[in-house]
Amino acid sequence: MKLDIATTALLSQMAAGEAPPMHELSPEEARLIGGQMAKGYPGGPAMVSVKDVEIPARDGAKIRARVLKPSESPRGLLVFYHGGGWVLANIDEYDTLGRQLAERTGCAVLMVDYRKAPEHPFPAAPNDAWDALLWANDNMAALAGRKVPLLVAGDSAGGNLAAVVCQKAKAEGGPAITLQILVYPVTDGAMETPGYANPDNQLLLNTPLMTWFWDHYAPNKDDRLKPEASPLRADDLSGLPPAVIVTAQYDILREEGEAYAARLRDSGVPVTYKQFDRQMHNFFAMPGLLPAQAKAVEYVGEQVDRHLAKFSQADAVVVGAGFAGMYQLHRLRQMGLKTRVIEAGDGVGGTWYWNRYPGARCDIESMAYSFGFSPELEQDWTWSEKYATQPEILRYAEHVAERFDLRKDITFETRVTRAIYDEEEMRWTVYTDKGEAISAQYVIMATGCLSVPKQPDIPGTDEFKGPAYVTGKWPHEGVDFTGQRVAVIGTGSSAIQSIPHIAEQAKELTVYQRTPAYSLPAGNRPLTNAEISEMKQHYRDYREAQRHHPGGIPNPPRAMESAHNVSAEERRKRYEAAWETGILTGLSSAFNDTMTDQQANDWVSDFIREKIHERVKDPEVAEALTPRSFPFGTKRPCLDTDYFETFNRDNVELVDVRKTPIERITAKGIETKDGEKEFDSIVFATGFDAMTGAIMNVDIRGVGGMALRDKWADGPHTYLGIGIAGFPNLFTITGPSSPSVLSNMLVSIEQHVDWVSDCIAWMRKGDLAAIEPTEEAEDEWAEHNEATANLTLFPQANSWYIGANVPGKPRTFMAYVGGVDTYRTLCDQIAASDYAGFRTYEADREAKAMSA
Ligand code: NA7
Repeated sequence: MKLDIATTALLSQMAAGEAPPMHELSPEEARLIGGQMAKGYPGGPAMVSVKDVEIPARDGAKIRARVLKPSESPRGLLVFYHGGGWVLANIDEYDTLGRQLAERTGCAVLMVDYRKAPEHPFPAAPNDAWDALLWANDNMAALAGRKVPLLVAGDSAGGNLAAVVCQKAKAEGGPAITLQILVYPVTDGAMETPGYANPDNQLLLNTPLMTWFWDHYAPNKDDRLKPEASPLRADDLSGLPPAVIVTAQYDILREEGEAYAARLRDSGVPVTYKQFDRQMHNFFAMPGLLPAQAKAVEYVGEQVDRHLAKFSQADAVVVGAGFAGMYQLHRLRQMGLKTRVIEAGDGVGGTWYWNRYPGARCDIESMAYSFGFSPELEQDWTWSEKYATQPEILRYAEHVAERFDLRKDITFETRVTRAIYDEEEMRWTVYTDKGEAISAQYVIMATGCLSVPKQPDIPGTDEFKGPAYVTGKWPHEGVDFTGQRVAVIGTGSSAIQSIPHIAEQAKELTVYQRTPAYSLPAGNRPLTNAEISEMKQHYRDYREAQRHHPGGIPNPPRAMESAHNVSAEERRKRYEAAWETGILTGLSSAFNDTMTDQQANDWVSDFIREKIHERVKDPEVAEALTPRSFPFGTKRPCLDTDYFETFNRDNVELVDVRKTPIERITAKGIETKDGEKEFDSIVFATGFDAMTGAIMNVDIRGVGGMALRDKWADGPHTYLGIGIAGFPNLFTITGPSSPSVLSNMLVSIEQHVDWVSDCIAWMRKGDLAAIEPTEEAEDEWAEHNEATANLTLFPQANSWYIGANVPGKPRTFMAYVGGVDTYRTLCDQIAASDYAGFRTYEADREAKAMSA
């Protein structure tokens, strides 16, 4: 006996009734039988209120529906679509189940009597389902008493409709559904799974009846395979709400539920799946008759409990717990905002958490690359070297987290996947990959400028059988290259820092270079006590100087003189002096026109080229390592410790891929036009999807469901790199078109966080619910940005500043070159003039009541 006793008994009673098979009946006859059956169900729990309503459909018709309220203050609003093959059943027959669900979940349940086929064939049912969902969302305050999480559920054909509306809500950018509960859903109209041929499954629902349903519902066979009828056939299931999927063991639809669960999981959607053993199709909709039905309602209730416990309210969600996210949390908490930080790593530190490659080090002096907001912090932390190593910076980040008790509001090992703005509520719903949905007034993207490693763009990357490492995602336990043949691809900062270390360990190191870099010797060394105490005495003045310096790096001061004003000898003298400082900005600060005048830049570029030739013994290798295709400083220059000297070692070889292009990566190594070279390990130091990558990784939908990915399809468009028109209350810390990577990041981070925090404080004082830039302000900023960049030599280089490193990425200059000082003045003046260029929205009464 495959089914449980109650089901076996029920089937035997039904057989004794000798009713003809359903699929031989007309829809009217079949409906009568279904109605008779439902009369045998118990009445279901009492509700605080039961109200029948009529929902306007798009074609002017009315959709019958019933609101079941289990309490005065339901925890959620669950829109339920009943089963019956889109032909049979109605909300009266499902009344008991609806009440059970309302009672168990604590949610108000909206039972939708969508129109049935064949009178109303496809797409009437999904259209009604969608119209009802929109109506539910619009009327949430009336239905549930306040803004609550929105859930959808359905069984069988209703499970199909629930899945379909979730896909539509994703495509439309809302409403924000927080959970989908699909009970043995129909997900594919092809009817080809093995279950359809299995005699074990030919129970209440059998293959002829399923054919009968589809024939009535979607007589046109092409319609059946559209995602609106077969949600399994949608191209992309990523970003859908977390799902609870229930199936029955002996059900021709079991495999459709399994397949949908598998595809959702593969697309990164959290899925809780449960098969009820010894059960048949429809068991969930037969209350009172089958004990498993009560168990399934209990199971669904547990899932909703779990889900709603995670559904949270916050004033602000900050994405990322690097330096930006940490300081933003600190500021908002000080202001009394309930703030949640969501962080993908299992610790704080952002860039300094992920980039653990050998030799990783900051190239801004440690005392300058640290927080200035707390004089106490600055006094109790002591840096050990001129340039801090990654482990030391990470310890500093951990110290900051400890000192300000930040960890308690950070959720680690969790990624934000979507953020959807609700115009009426003027709030965001932020989804995480752990199935949490957080409602928040503000979303602050503190996701870093260089946090998403560039996708490999070399054919065959997956073929390599040995270990492959990406500098930006280095294993925490470290890598020992001793005795290995190692390849490093790339010669940017990460490669330049790691190559000398790898060369010391490896048996052979081959460096694949596409563009040589300008790199200056760091002259790193331990800090002396005298230097430390001198800085600690004058930190306050130093911070002030940082804030008003174009790059946030006041030492050495920027010369006011043109390189043209002095003799060749004097120029040389100043370049040599700058070179000796070992400071990244030393050479560019030696004259005031290095970045704007071609000749001035040529002089300094030639000086560095000469130095490279002095550092590398083999003139051919030296020439290959010498940058000639772009002006100094227009791609991020590097600081190194023995980088060029490393090429004097016998175990190091340079491959210039412009002359000898990499054709592909093979199972054993790297193939160029000169043949295949075998390696034990490959290191990808190939950079990042800079500035926009991490923001665009989150599916952000603003006003009218507009996707940020669409808005930025031709490149990022922002106001000040802080706000985006159409995306109210969304702020980006060091976002595209702010000075960001052209400055000391810590200085820019603090300036942005302070500005955003002050803006939020101003809004709260003025009782404003939302703020967003105007399109005009965005255009004006873009125009100024571009014009400023065009006054410099920056646009000449194919750099990641303009997205040139990522194939297919639109090219726009993504950092403000006008300087942190000018930028700060602009931001301050905008704030002082009541946030000129922004539009604001007043809080409505309902929103106020909620936060109270
Ligand atoms: P970068 O500076 O973007 O460097 C990446 C390097 O990888 C650069 O030399 C690239 O050459 C090279 N690259 C990228 N793709 C390829 C392919 N397909 N083939 C060969 N070479 C390739 O990233 P980093 O991580 O080094 O530094 C990022 C920043 O972090 C740094 O500027 C500091 O601010 C800190 P390209 O120049 O594109 O020709």
